[in-house]
Amino acid sequence: MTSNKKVLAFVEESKNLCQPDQIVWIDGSEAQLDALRAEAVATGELIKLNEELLPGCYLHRTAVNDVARVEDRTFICTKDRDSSSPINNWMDSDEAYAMLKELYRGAMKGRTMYVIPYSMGPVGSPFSKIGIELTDSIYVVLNMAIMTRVGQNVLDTLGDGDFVKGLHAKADIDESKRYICHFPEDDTIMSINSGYGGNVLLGKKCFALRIASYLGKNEGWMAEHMLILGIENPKGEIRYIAAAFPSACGKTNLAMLIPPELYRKKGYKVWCVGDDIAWIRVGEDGRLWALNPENGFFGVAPGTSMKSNPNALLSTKKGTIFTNVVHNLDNNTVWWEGMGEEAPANAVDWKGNPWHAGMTDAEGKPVKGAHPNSRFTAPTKNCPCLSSEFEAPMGVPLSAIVFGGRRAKTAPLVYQSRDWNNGVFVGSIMASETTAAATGKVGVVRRDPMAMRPFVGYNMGDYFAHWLEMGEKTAHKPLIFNVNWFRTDDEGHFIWPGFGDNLRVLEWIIARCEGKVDAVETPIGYVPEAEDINVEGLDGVTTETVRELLTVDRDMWKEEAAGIEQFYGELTRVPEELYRQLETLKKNLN
Ligand code: GTP
Ligand code: SPV
Ligand code: MN
Repeated sequence: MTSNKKVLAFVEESKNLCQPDQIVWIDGSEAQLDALRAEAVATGELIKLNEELLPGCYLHRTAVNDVARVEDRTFICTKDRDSSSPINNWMDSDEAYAMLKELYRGAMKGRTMYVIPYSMGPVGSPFSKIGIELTDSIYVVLNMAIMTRVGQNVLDTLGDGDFVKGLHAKADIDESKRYICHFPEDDTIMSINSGYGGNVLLGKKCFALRIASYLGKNEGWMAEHMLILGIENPKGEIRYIAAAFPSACGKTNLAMLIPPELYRKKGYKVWCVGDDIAWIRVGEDGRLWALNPENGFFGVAPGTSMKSNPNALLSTKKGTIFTNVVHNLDNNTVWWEGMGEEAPANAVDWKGNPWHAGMTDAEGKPVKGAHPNSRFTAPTKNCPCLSSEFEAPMGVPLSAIVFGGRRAKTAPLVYQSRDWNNGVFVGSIMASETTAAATGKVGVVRRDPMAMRPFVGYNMGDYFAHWLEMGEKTAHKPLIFNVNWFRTDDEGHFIWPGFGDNLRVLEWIIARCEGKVDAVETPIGYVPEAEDINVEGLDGVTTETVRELLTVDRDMWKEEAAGIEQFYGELTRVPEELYRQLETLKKNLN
């Protein structure tokens, strides 16, 4: 399929190490993928779902110990400790290779090794990059075929060029030997003993964020954990926004939002360019341009309903792989908590056990049918609001960059940074309550700069410096904002309705970008006049509610400033400019 010597050598070396029974090159043809689906169904790796209701859809269950990204077992491996941050796991690259070699030795005995040539970004775009993933999992092949562009045309485009190497082996799915290792200095990713999405679909977080952020630092562009959406106003003008929220904090939801009825009637439309990752470069026109390198959505299933995110739900109606959701045996379809449909009477839960709504465990706690981090892998082309610019080789020009997280208190509904450098500061101090997307405790507030804490492929301080440099290089900078959809009242209920109504906040953001609306200065930046957030048609949310959501509590922010200082202290190489920003914040609070 290729005469690229580096590809052939990589396959040969990996074969000798992993000792698979056979090697199959993925050419991207439907015939080949169909044969693999049939094989996976025959072995039980996939369950074929109702062809009439969910054509071309399958269900997969991962091992119970293997349901989310494992941040504590994810490593950046380089020669020098300081090329990563103290908050990220690091290993000496020679030691990592030596350790991994032993784990991979013979790991594919009795199995097939699949060679997946894939492109991140449209095949042939000057901004796209190519990877080769070797894996012994059909599930990985079929997911990569949705999430990326896969096949012979990728190898043809690669020619004799360079690529990112990825070697994935399921091995025994042994947690204690699970490693997700990145060698940015060698364009190499090695993942072993997992079969879950973000650990094994190596084009996604491993390549498109960890390796790509390192490449971006060296080549003068950025790889970010951001959705990209276009907002079309009644005049037909489209403005693009990129937004970084931590895992399971609303990127897919915002990227595909349905405007509230009032806005739809006026002619507003929202177009989805991407829901998770943005590669951002300075265009010839001096603006920042953002490209979604993926070709599918790996979205959180629970909570996805015709009410919360119809475009996401509709995207899953064909050609989709569901992972760790409930199997509805009555009609051979799927179900999850928050789907907006009654739970099936006759069902199997994500662990493969018989399940019905209302079941409780030994301690009397309700047993969830779908894992909280259960996912769908759906082709972007299914999305009813997919942007016409989705395949544009240069991506789309950004008017605004938005940061956000889950904060029950402290962060207001929205605020605007004073300028680019202050915006970088705002991104660097992001904090959010942890979610089920990664293993570990849920609901703990932790600093997650630019939503990149688990995904930056080099030193976090250098990453901040790179953001500052990108601002210097960009003549027409997007404005930078921060949002928080998750403020709660005293009973712990979300105050802001969120979802489609977030457009009301985006409308203010666009108006700021166009210089059409004033703002109020606070110690942390500019917030809207409460009257400037449109609450027409909202139930129980008034301008008074908005005023409350926009408050900046000085005492809480003083605590926040102390938290930021502590966090910066945990990092190395934090730019002086950000310490100056912190000093300004402290001064403003006094
Ligand atoms: P990853 O795929 O892990 O990167 O997640 P994501 O950032 O794409 O998050 P997603 O859109 O899947 O949302 C995760 C959860 O956040 C969903 O279950 C929603 O219930 C919830 N959520 C999303 N948007 C909102 C919102 O505006 N308000 C509230 N209260 N919850 C939201
Ligand atoms: C995330 O956790 O941010 C995801 C899912 O988008 S995963 O691919 O598992 O990283
Ligand atoms: Mn994500």
